[in-house]
Amino acid sequence: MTTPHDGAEKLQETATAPSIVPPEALSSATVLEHGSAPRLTPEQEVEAYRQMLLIRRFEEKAGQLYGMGLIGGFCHLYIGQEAVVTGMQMAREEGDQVITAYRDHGHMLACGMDPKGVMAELTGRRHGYSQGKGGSMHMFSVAKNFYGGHGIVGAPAPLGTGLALANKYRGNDRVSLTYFGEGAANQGQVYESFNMASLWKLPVIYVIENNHYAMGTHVGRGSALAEELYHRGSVFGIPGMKVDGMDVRAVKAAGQAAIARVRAGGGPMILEMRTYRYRGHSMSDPAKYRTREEVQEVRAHRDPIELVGKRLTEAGIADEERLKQIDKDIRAIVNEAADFATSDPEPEASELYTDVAARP
Ligand SMILES: Cc1ncc(C[n+]2csc(CCOP(=O)(O)OP(=O)(O)O)c2C)c(N)n1
Ligand SMILES: [Mg+2]
Repeated sequence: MTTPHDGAEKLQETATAPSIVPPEALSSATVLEHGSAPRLTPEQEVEAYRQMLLIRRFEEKAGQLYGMGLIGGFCHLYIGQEAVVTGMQMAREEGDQVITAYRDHGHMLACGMDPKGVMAELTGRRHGYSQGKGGSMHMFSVAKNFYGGHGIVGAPAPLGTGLALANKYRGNDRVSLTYFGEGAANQGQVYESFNMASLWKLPVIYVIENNHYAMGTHVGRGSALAEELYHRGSVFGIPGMKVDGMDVRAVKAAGQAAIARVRAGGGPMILEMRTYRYRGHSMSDPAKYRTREEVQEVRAHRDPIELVGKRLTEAGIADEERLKQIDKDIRAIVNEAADFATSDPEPEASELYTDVAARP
């Protein structure tokens, strides 16, 4: 039986346990060890801090606008998980594609999509990324290599595998970074994708964002061998790595190792990112399936932004003043996005008939 505290405890375990997965714990899976992750340069550390803070402040603002009735439909916030997409973006190269599920605003911002366009889509306005017709779960930017934004749990797995198949077919050296949750990792379509990706040695990295909950279900209650999701590809010969997803440095190191292997033709890989979501599943979830203390525990001891802030100040790279200034700059960007998203007009009624079917 799991208790509501399991999430935080398990996360704590991951943090203190050696980050190297013992090879004897696996059967056919190869393990890439990353040990203690190498330091980031001062510039990289500051950039990671800035990027994660942009996601955090954007999501807080989206939550506020939702509360004010300015955002309709579904809205799933990424607060707490910022280090995952930020570290992976630091590891990827230009042209590598990103695809994810509905908890997607952080991925869009990390891909370099315009905060104004993302926020305006949330409020259903004309200059949103889908002209105000898609909302939170349905945005796309080929220019920024972001392939959605998908409301169907598990859907990114076959779609991201398809992106990898297209890359292989075209003979380019791009890698598909395919994100989904630990709940989604139990779906059949994920294993059909694993099979094909392994058979055809496709350039895809499956990033399992294990935030410990699938709606109200703790991973320990819904997944067999919940401590070893990185092992889920072993019967297909897909190697996996378990990564501290609250540390951007560990994420980047694991991402770099995986991307190098995949880009060199080594076939697919799985990265299990051990992370945590602070807010409810969506805006309508009061999260009564866990205690406040559980969330507080992670916030206080494992917060990905605080961790980098602490490293920056302790290393003398930035003082409190500098961090405050970064926050001020980020808040200005987010406020500008919110102003735009609440003053941009709604789409014309005639827009109802456009973008419904592809033109021949
Ligand atoms: C095929 C399908 N089944 C069920 C749902 C309803 N649903 C939406 S999110 C979710 C939980 C998924 O959890 P996880 O994969 O861990 O991702 P997280 O929300 O934690 O990011 C469920 C069951 C859905 N959208 N699609
Ligand atoms: Mg989850």
